Amino acid sequence: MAINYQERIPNNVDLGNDRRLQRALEHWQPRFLDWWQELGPEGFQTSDVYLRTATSVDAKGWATFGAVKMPDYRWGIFLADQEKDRTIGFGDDFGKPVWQQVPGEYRSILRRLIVTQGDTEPASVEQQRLLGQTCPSLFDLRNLFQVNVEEGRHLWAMVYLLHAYFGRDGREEAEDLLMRHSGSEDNPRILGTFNEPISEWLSFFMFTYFTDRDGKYQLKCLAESSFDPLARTCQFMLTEEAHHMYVGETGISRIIRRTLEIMNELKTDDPAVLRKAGVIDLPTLKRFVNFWFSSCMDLFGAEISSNAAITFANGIKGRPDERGYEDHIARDSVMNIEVPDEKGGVRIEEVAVRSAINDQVRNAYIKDCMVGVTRWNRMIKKSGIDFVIELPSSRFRRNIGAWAGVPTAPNGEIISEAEFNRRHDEFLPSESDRAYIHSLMQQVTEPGKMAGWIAAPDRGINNLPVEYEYVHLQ
Ligand code: BYC
Repeated sequence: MAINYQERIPNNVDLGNDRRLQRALEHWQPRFLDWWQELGPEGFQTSDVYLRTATSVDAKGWATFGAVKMPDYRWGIFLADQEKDRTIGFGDDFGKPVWQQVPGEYRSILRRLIVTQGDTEPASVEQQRLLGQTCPSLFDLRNLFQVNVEEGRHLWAMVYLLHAYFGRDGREEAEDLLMRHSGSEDNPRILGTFNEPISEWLSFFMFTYFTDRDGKYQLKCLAESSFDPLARTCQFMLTEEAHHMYVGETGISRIIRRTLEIMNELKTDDPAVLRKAGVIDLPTLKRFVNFWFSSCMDLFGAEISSNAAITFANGIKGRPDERGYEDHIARDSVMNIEVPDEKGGVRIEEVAVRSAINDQVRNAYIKDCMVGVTRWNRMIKKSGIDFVIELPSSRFRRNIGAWAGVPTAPNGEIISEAEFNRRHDEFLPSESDRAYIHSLMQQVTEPGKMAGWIAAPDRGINNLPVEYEYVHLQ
């Protein structure tokens, strides 16, 4: 169904024919806008921003671009088209018709997943709300805002499901999504990473590379769901998500490119000299990779999880690209997982495939993360510099799952807590690394100009030149 922009809430779900739902969402809308004004991007609410807005859900030509003031962005409800006669793709009910309504027995588990997914969306906007004040260019400022408005739309996507399918409980959960706040002591966001502050742009690019990619993998799992409205919602969210990861990958690439230029110009790899020259030395960048990647490892949940086994068995949450797996039922199959043996070593535990779903999703994610890392390393090598960025082991710095609280080096080797503490600043960003990165953050707003620590992008947005005035500041 085409997107209807005539209504107060743009949608392709025929909202106008469901007055009750429409009224409920129109009641939530001003709360959302209040939240956006209060906790959305600070200081740019009256600026014209060159943004894309979804105008159809087709793979081709789904967006239009134009100058928009962020509070006027047309947040709405867009589901991918319904697939005719779609059947359940995994679990015990494999092959049966998918559900158009929530089965009573799965109500609370589905609600929990939708709330967890929904909670991350406004969380990320809150985490990034001050970044505009230190943007390295107008191009980057625009990309930040594009990401922010689309995370806002992803919140709408989940709120729609809560309102449309979960009655009063759903409406209450939708309210709570605007009440929890990233980093709040009393009422924090649900998942750990979404309470980490993002107060500088290196972390923003790491977040959009690593954390948005977790979004991609979780959405891929939910896009397999037998609850068809959830699957269709997530399918369309994935289309939007791709740009966010592109922002992350190219952002980190541009930082590396700038550092390589200065390394070659000054013929040094000495971090102190490079810092004096105002660029981000590669060892510091690597520590930020260690930090954000390890933080994202926890987002997949425990290696061995009965929750994941249940949601798989019941057809609620699948694996990314489930069609690529041979066995969609996995009733009796087993696999090996590495767990700590409590004696400072590692042991192999045989577990049911269903209990190890989180680990399979995590491994697919790690493989995907490697693509960009390989590209960065190729660029470093090509410029004649001897340095390799590696992803740390999935055991490193874990708070959730079998490796939680087990101190390891980034390569996964188990070490003592004392050694971990002693080598902390070698593994992870130190206070002085963070202070240095913060010291680089100066706002650059002249069209086409870039901060000294990041190279210009190869191309602009939507075939416009890099020099285009992507944000018209008031
Ligand atoms: N932090 O069996 P377990 C995105 C809890 S990002 C805190 O191991 P399960 C985005 C868990 O809730 C994608 N708590 O895990 C990116 C459970 O608690 P209860 C977000 C955690 O249930 C950038 C207990 O520990 N989407 O979209 O298999 C910008 C045992 O759990 C954590 C989703 O996450 C944690 N890291 O799976 C914007 C999808 N991990 O119930 C947006 C929806 C686990 O015993 N969520 N716990 O009290 C899920 O599918 C699952 O909840 C999880 C955990 C994958 C997160």
